[in-house]
Amino acid sequence: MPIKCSDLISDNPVAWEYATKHPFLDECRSGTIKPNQFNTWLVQDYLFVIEFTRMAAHLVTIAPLEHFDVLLGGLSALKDELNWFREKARSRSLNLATAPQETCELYCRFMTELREDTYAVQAVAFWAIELAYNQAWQLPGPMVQPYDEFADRWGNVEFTEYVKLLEMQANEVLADSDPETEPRVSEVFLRIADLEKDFWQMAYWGDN
Ligand code: MP5
Repeated sequence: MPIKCSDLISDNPVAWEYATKHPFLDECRSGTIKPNQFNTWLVQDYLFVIEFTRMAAHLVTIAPLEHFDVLLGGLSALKDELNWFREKARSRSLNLATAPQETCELYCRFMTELREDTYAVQAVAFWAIELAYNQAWQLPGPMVQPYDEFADRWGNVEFTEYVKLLEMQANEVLADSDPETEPRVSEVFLRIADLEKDFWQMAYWGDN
């Protein structure tokens, strides 16, 4: 049986839990997160999303035509998301022309280096990165204002459906891929889980 996306989660439950649960998110739910912590996350995540957009665009260049609809939908949502981040930063008087912190830089470099991998590996990575936020922002439960808007961006029903479509597409290519793909896919999945955990921790330290 070829590996499937869901196997990656069931084979690595602890790593995935660390990727998707963090005091940062619990404190957004209760409203006790400190402004410098939240603002650090906001600015660094904007920098992350710029590189994630490039990853999405690159994925289109190697994807089969049948996968375009979902990926182009994702790119269109990223256009809105980048503008939304700018608006959120403006209303908080945050400077987006900030240097990426080390964790953000490592994550961005990892995404660029993924271009050397096969489409199967990149499709799984793309799904895992989206799923991480889809779950992380939902797991704490309803968040107080103003964090509810952030939770809804990644936790809403349409986004959840989009992540399921990404999973289906990734599973499709995994079913057809050669045996060397499996260890690489597991390695990439674990690296993403680790980087997600580190990203929450970076924000929690809050030194912009
Ligand atoms: C996402 C994100 C989700 N914004 N930041 C990190 C660190 N991981 C995943 O990506 P998107 O483009 O915001 O849906």
